[in-house]
Amino acid sequence: MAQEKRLKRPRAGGLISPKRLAAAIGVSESSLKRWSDEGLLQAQRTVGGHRRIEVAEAVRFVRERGLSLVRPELLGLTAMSAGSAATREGEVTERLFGALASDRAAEARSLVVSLYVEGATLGWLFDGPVRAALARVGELWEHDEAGIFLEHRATETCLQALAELRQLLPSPGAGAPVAVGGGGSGDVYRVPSAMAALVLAEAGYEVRNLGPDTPVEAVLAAIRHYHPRLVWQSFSVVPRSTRDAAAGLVRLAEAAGSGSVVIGGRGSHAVPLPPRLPVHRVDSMAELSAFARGAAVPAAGTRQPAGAEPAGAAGGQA
Ligand code: B12
Repeated sequence: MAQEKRLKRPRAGGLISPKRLAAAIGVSESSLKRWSDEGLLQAQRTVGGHRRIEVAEAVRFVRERGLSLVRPELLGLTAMSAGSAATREGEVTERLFGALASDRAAEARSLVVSLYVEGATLGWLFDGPVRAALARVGELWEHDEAGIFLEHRATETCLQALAELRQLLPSPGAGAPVAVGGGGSGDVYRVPSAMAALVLAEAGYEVRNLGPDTPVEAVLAAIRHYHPRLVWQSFSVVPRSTRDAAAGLVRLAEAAGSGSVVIGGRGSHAVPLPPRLPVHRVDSMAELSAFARGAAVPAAGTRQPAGAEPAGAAGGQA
């Protein structure tokens, strides 16, 4: 125990020993080595023949087997127990909102990371507690003249939490499909595209988030550079000209060739979908995740049923 405490925190995305992972989840080192021998947990070997496990692989293992992290700091995580009672969406939202509104950034980040490590899907986290807690922060704006300041601060904290989550996702494999995207021109909102990037990274894509307020020309340049399989556009506000926005989607879809363009966000319903082009409107991060994993894709202009079963192949081609 005392010896473990002297160990340096691993870099997020770094490698850890079986001994450290065993201590983090409260099992014996021999159990852990057995799981590794049985192929349940991927480990690599050092030059000296010692096993080392990627933090992202450790997180996958903990999530899939429903284990608890008794000492998350050994994995370099600041996770705290989300608690079984808090698995209900309302309570999680309440806790997250409290932390965001009261400048308890570390607590907010820890809560989001804990929920993910303990098995929550990114779709549930983002469409549920994170979206709802931010919406409640937005309601303060009506009552509190400092609301805009609070919104900026809460946005920053959420982006930090998302960056921590990013470190826990496995790296895309060689030859992974690429996804590029960002907020539409004039759209200042940063969190939705950061969420989309994470959801797509979790689905196995190599992701390039161009950020908010990205002109169509910039997305076109990215398409020419990366030849992405998926291009996303987030419209949190109704674009000043929905005709221009629709014309932009046509250009993106034509440039993307066999790739798909996916739009979403609170303002996206005002943007007409170009007919006969692979441009799809998707309403939530959970649906984006299903789409990206190859779920049945709705015909342009129709709604995809929530919870559609992924067909298996990565990509989201119609
Ligand atoms: C943070 C925030 C800001 C920050 C943004 C900081 C930043 N750079 O990101 C700042 C302070 C800049 C800001 C400014 C303003 N804001 Co503001 N803001 C918010 C707040 C609190 C959170 C927004 C957010 O990030 N939500 C989190 C995202 C993830 O949730 P979401 O947008 O619902 O997205 C979900 C889905 O739509 C979908 N989705 C979204 N994008 C995509 C993309 C794809 C591809 C897919 C598949 C899905 C998808 O998935 C998401 C998760 O479920 C909202 C409150 C709210 N209800 O959202 C107000 C809110 C949006 N703002 C509002 C207002 C009025 C403003 C201002 C006009 C205020 C002012 N007078 O200046 C300005 C306008 C700015 C502008 N130029 O457009 C109002 C809008 C009211 C309305 N009906 O339009 C809201 C609702 C607050 C309120 N209750 O009044 N804001």
